[in-house]
Amino acid sequence: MYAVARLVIPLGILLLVDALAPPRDLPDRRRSVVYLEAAPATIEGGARVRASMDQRNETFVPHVLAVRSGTVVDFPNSDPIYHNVFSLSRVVAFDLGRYAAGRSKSVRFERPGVVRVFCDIHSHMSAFVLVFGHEYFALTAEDGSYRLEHVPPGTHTVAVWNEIMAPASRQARVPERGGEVEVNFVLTRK
Ligand SMILES: [Cu+2]
Repeated sequence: MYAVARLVIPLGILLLVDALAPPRDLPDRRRSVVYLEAAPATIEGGARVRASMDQRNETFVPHVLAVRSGTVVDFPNSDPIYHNVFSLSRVVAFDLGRYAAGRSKSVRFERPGVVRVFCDIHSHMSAFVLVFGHEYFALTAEDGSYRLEHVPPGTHTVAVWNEIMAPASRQARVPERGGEVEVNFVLTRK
């Protein structure tokens, strides 16, 4: 049993935002995270226990990472210069210190929430790690589409997070027999 849905974002707005960003620092703000607002915790510890956020060309790659709580995220430095990854988030605060090219440090994300990540050396570097206490979340593809699988039957609140767009949510009903349910969103600027 699963649900499928599509996310639609007005392209004009996003192109405008991209055009305003400096060329070197081009975080992909089109990426949104779609998730169930309330869902039972599933597989213990989550299926994916390790993820990675690279530091490349003075940019965090990917710009947005969505993980299950308990996931360890590696922060490898792929640049020939030093970086210093840190967060002041109330969900999890950390400071990995300065480390050189080819080295990596990691953080375990236990508590659900939105964690903003920065570099202490390069103020233009920032990223987000979204931590969920369940399995029902997905990062949107470049075309804005997403797919949440194995969603239990019943009525769910499907919510969208995007860095620059206002949060949105909709009710979706997955029938007892399962099947595909399409849930579309049109996001507006915050
Ligand atoms: Cu840096």
